[in-house]
Amino acid sequence: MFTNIDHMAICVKDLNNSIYKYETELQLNCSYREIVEEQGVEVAFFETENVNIELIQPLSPNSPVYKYIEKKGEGLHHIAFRVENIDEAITDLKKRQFHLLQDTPRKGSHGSKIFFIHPKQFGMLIEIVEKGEL
Ligand code: CMX
Repeated sequence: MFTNIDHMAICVKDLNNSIYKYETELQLNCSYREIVEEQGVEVAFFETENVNIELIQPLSPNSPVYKYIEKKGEGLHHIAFRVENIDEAITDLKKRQFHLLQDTPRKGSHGSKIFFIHPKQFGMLIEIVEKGEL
């Protein structure tokens, strides 16, 4: 079902500052930025040959990412697996008693559709993504 790792996401306090560090120190190129209102975050993407890296900055204390950074600090926030059909993935994982945080897809970046598996199930937050048009 999970055809690929779509991206690995790292939460940061200051997106501009982190983009600068990733570009100058890791020599990665920031190819895309977007505010994802529904998640209360701004994201920036860096493409590598196989897995993209997403930096996420919370836009307000209401964002779940804000709470996470307060508790654990900056660092790996989630891994996102890509699926071909998100509705089928939700139906299948629900049938298999997965602890899903949503039972309908939400809007992600790049016009994608997303939902999450609770971090307690695998010891980390997992996002499931159906690629969008952008
Ligand atoms: N990775 C690992 N563990 C995590 C986690 C993460 N990203 N986020 C939360 N947790 C853990 C917490 O540390 C906590 O564990 P303990 O009870 O052992 O302390 C537990 O999960 C519960 O977390 P909480 O701090 O009490 O917070 P909430 O229950 O209010 O919220 C969660 C947790 C996962 C439901 C919420 O963060 C959420 O809905 N996340 C999904 C949405 C999201 O993160 N969106 C941002 C990214 C969007 C994007 O990339 O587009």
